[in-house]
Amino acid sequence: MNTRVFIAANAREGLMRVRRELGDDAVVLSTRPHPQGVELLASAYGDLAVPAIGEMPDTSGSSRILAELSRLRGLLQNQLAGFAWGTARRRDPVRVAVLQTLFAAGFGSSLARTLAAHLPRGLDIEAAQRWLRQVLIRNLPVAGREADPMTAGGHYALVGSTGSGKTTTIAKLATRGVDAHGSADVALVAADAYRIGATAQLRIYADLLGVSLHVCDDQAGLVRLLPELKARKLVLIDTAGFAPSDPRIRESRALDALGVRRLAVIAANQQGAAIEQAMQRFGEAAAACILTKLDEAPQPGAALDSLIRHRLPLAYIAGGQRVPEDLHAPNAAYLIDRALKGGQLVTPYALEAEDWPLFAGVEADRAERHGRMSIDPLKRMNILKGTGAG
Ligand SMILES: Nc1nc2c(ncn2[C@@H]2O[C@H](COP(=O)(O)OP(=O)(O)O)[C@@H](O)[C@H]2O)c(=O)[nH]1
Ligand SMILES: [Mg+2]
Repeated sequence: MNTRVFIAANAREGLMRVRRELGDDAVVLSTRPHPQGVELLASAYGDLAVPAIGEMPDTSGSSRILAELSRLRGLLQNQLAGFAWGTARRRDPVRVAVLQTLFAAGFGSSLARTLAAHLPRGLDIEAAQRWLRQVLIRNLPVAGREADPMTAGGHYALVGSTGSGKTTTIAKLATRGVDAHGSADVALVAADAYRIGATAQLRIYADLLGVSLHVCDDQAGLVRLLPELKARKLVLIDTAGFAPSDPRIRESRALDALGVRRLAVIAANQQGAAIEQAMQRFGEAAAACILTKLDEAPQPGAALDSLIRHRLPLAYIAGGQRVPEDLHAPNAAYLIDRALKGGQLVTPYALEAEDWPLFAGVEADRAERHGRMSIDPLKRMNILKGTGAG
């Protein structure tokens, strides 16, 4: 294969020379910094090994050129992001360290970038890490003890994905409710008509606690039942679990009209994308959130990131299957420390030093594709507290 090395003052000039000398559809195989600017390794398109004609997609004429151009653009963008990453690390190592800490702990890039952008100047790495911890703690929306929904009483429905821990959590919450109000003033409602055995599970807990259990097959049943339970100080409704994309989710929104407040039950041991979906679908306009399965979440950073961005108050955390022991009031410092510690775990998914420039390239590409509007939800919502930047 006929490859050639080009040295130019910058990538744009290099690319122009490549095109001029090897043709419009030349392919840049690699780029790297050079004392005189940038070094590009390029090859004419025809010199590349290509699949046999039969396997080739239809890339004749202009579509082939377009595809090649977009490939070139991608390659160059990744390389430039790599340079930018190297430069940023040399120029602003503290800010880069803050970003790395957040990414390693599973926080998402939009929050990480916002926080890094607010980092006060002149801090050393240790001071920056202390600042980061404090800002995360201050911005984690933890509901105060005085706002404990079980002590306050009311009608609550637990909503969330299948298996997120709704029924188990109801049993834990009901125990608190009984402690606060007595068993005669607490009622459980099984409104999970979709799953065989769902009621049986709740009945066992109701019997153990000595509280009444009411079963509803549908929304109409719930509408009839709730006025009957008006005198109870605390009513806990167990709903059917849906996938966040399931249209039946609307049924749970109809609860609002009945004066029922929703508590979104979200398992912290899921991928960030699943947590984000659940937070959007179940958390929207919910009274509060309950994070479950923290005992099975080695990196709870993604769940905390989602709470911070959605400003959904965290009412309880669950860290195990035991009823009622494994339910606690949340403590922001404990949760943030756990998340940051999760970033130190050595796993095959952790980025190694040489992966960072590549990661930066992927991020740059993503930012490009999602528009240059610089998604900064925190700034837009003006909710980032205590960063020293207002
Ligand atoms: N490890 C762990 N398991 C939990 C937790 N909460 C619930 N579970 C388990 O998760 C499974 C599903 O719980 P369930 O309450 O039936 O979920 P639902 O479908 O949302 O009602 C059960 O095996 C529970 O024991 C928790 O905080 N930690
Ligand atoms: Mg259930």
